[in-house]
Amino acid sequence: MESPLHSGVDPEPIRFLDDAGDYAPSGTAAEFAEELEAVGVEDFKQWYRDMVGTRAFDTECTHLQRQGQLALWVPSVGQEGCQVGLARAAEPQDHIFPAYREHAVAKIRGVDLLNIAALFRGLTHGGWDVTDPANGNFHLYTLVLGAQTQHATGYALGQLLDAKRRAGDTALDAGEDGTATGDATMVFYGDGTTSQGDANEALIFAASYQTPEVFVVQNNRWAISVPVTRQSRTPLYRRALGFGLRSVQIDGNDPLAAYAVGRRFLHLARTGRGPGYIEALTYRIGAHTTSDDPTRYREAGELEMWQQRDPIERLERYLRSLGVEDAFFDEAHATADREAKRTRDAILSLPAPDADSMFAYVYSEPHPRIEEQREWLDRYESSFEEVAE
Ligand SMILES: Cc1ncc(C[n+]2csc(CCOP(=O)(O)OP(=O)(O)O)c2C)c(N)n1
Ligand SMILES: [Mg+2]
Repeated sequence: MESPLHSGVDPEPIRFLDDAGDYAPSGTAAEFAEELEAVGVEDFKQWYRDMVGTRAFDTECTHLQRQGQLALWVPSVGQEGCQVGLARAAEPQDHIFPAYREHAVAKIRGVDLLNIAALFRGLTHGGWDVTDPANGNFHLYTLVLGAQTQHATGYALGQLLDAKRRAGDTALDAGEDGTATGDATMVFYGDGTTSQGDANEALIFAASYQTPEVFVVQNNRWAISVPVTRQSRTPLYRRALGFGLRSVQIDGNDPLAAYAVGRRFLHLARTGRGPGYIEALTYRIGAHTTSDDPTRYREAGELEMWQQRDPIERLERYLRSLGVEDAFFDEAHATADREAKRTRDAILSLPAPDADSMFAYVYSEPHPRIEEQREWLDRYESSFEEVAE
């Protein structure tokens, strides 16, 4: 099968590791290589732990859903490489707006993954660890495709205007003058989401106001059953060039490429050089969600080809080339499995929320329709007591 990574028309995507995991920079990787100079083997080992930890959690959640313990699960298997590289590229002060599949990013930003499992068990309407409202500046999972691009761009505009104000400039006309903000925003979305009006409008605002922002499109080839080739007749990174953003395509299963390009683009954004766009070529190995059966629309050969480019196996090979031995990998997997088991045990023992909480947070003021519904539920629940008597 022809490599999906290279159309023959565009430059090769940026990558440092080849399909097997050997160090072999290609595309314009050399331009970004200095971003990796300060990254040592201990960092790469941490990235490996991030990836296997996320995958073990993800696998456990798929099982939990199949056993009826979660309402739905959205797997990230196969996409851990770009997620870990990009999340590790961000600074603590940066803000990250996810879609709904960014479990590795959540983990790195300090969100207890139990929160994500609880969301899909229907125990919470959203929001992470209440004990840590900052949550590593990791915003809510967003199922309305593209809405987060608007939230992120608005946030980034706020970062820019705050910086201007700090510098004594109160004009609302942001942009073009290179105001350094010191913090940036990164937003994640999928290939299918690039077709949403919201996502395109966000690019216009980002370009007009030169927001300190990095757009990340994880092109996992599919929007449920619609292939990316239907969504766009041109590589997605090229669309962003048309909006006037710096834009590149990376091998999204190479965490080194994701880190190096993410780091550079975030730095440029924070220092007043405007927004960037990264198209990460990756693949959704599993189903879209547990409600989906990808064998209905994907060919087995495509899946197999991408399984051979697994980001975890590639990083393992690279680590071994740096002298890392079996003991480390054994320990990383054992820890990941232990953590996943902890999540399983914990999620099963979390209490069900009070049904009344469904009504409590809809409006800040009392509302007659909500009261009506609350009373209906009370009557409905007490009807069971009558039957029991
Ligand atoms: C506005 C809106 N339209 C449709 C949907 C239904 N929907 C949920 S996920 C999805 C596909 C998204 O594909 P992509 O952006 O490639 O992200 P991926 O799931 O592949 O990560 C669709 C159509 C939705 N959630 N929101
Ligand atoms: Mg997709």
